[in-house]
Amino acid sequence: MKRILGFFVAAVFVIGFFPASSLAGAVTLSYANFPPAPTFPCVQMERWKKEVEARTNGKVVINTYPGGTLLGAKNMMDGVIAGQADIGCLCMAYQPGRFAITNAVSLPLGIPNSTVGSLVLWDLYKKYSPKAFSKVKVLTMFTTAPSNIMSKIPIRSLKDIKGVDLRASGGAAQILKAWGANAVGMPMPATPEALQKGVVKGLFSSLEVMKDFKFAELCGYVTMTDTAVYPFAVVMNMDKWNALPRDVRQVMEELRTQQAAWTGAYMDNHVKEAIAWSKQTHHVEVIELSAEQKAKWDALLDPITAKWIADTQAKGLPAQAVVDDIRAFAAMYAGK
Ligand code: 3IO
Repeated sequence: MKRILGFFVAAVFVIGFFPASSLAGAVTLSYANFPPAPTFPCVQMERWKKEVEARTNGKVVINTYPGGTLLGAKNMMDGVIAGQADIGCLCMAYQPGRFAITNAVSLPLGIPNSTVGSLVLWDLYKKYSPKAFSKVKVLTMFTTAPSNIMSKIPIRSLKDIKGVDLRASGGAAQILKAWGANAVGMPMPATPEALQKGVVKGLFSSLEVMKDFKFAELCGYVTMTDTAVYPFAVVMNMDKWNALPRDVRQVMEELRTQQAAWTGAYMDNHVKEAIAWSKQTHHVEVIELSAEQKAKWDALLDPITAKWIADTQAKGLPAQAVVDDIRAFAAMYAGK
C-alpha cells in the first residue's frame, strides 16, 4: 500500500512539474488572426491547424486566436516578430508601403479569382523574397476574390459614385479614387460599425463579406467591377520556426502552396454562395455596368499601373518585372 502511495505521489510530482506538452513531446504554438471566427482568414486558419495537427500525428498543438484577441489588423507583423504570437495572419493592404512588391497583386491587372490570385501571389513571393518578410518564416499567402462595390445606395454610373464615402484599403482604395469615390481607409473589422454609424455608405472588397459580416442587411446594392484582390500572408516568428523539429518543418513547408490553393478554392466557392444568399435572404440587387459605363470605368484605371511602376522603380525595386510577372503568372494559372 505504502509503495503504491509513494508511486502516486511521485507521479503527481512529475506531472505537475513538467507541462503536459513536454511530457507528450508536443509543441504548442499560438496563431493570431484579426477578423471574427466565421470569416475566411479564420476558416483557412482552422483548416491549416487541423492539417498540421493531423500530419504531425499530434506532435504539434495549435491554439488559434480569432477576432483580434491576441493581435490586431495593424500590429500583426510586428507582434509576430516580437513573439507576442508564434504565428499571425495579416492583410498586406493595411500597410501598403511596407509590402510594396506583394501589394502589386492589387493593381488592375485582371486577376480573375481567388484561386489564381493566391497562386500568383505565392509565386511572386517565392521569386522576389521581399525584404519585408526577412525577419519571419512565411507559411503561406493568398488573396481574396476580386473586389466589388457593396453600398446602401445604387451605383450604376460614374455620376452615382462621385464623392461617395466607401471603405477600402491599399490598392483597392487607389482604384476607388480613380472612379471618383471618396476612399475611406480602415481594416475590415472596423467596417460594420462605420456602416452602421453612417461614416461610410458602403465598402469595396470581395463579396463573401456580404454573408460573413452580414453586410447584406445594410447594403442593398452590389455593383460588379471584379477588380482589386486583397493580399494576405501567414507568418511565423523566426526563432520559433528554427526551434521546430525537422519533420514538423517539413510538414509546414509542404503545406505552403497547398494552403494557398485550398484558400483560393474555398473563397471562390464561398463568394458564389454569399451572393446567392444575399439575393435570396435580403433581396440585394446585383448591378452589372452597361458596356458603355464599363469602358469608361476601365479607362480610368489605365494610369494606375504606370504610376505604380514609376513610383516603385524610384524606390529601387524591379517594378516593371513584377507587373510583367503578375500578368504572366495570372495568364498561366487562368489557363490562357
Ligand atoms: C477581408 C478581411 C477580413 C475578413 C474578411 C475579408 N474579406 C475580404 C477581406 C479583405 C480585406 O482585408 C479588406 O479590408 O477588404
